[in-house]
Amino acid sequence: MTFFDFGETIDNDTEFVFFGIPWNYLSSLEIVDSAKAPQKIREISENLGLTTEMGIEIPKLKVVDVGNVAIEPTNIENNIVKIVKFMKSIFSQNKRIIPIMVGGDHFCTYPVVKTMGDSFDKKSGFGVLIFDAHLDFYKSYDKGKYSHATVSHRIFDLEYVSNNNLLIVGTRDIDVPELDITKKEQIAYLNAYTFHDIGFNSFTDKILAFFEKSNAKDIYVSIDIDVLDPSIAPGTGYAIPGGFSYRELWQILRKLAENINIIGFDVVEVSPNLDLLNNITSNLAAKLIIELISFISNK
Ligand SMILES: [Mn+2]
Repeated sequence: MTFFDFGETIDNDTEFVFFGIPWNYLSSLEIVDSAKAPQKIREISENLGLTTEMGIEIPKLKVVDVGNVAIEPTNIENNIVKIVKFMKSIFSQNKRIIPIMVGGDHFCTYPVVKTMGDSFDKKSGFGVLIFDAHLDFYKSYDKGKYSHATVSHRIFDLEYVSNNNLLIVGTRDIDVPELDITKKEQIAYLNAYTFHDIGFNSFTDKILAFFEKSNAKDIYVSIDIDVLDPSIAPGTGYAIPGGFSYRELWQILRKLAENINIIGFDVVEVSPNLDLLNNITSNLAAKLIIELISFISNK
């Protein structure tokens, strides 16, 4: 079973490669099983209609699903190496590929961003945009420096990432140690309530202006599903009120894809065991992914 029944072989025409990282060892919550999300999201896609909201025929999109990275749950360093290797083998087949990663917990984003940034020629043009209810900016948490709650900090630690080209959007559950670090390092973030204070256009313009100022033209986008309101995305570990609606995030992503070059993206922290029986959260994730693919593809 593949995502939307797409093929499995990368060729010269392939634009997007979908792959899963079935790994939630670095979540700080015992109750989540986001490792099962890649397979669940593939299953869910079988039941969705084959056009996007804007009328794009999904089978005509140039997407390939290459399966999951083989993960050894507790071997962190080894998994990082495996994920990097997995992505390098994708790029060795076609270097223009836009990777789409489905986690797993949010830590899965770190090796993906690292691979993207390391392989990127003009590192000055690289940027990272994270949608998340959280800053994930602890220095160390739970199992140590590698955690889903430290992932933004680890990304910030990469030599080519700074407070100039890293932006976190949708925050509304920030802990004091994180606030202290982000103040000291002048990390840029936009709280979720700002969207309602200033409205869609100004909010999206703020995101675009941030990357314009830093001259970052090629942006990696990470979507923690908890950036959405838990009333529509209950299947995740931290159900924090006050998140975006599906339509709000859809609108934001559509406008971003029109104005910046999205070089890869991920959806993480979907936890099928905490979802409703109708799989609303996995469904939402499948929709978001295919809609964002079509926005990028349609430029
Ligand atoms: Mn989060």
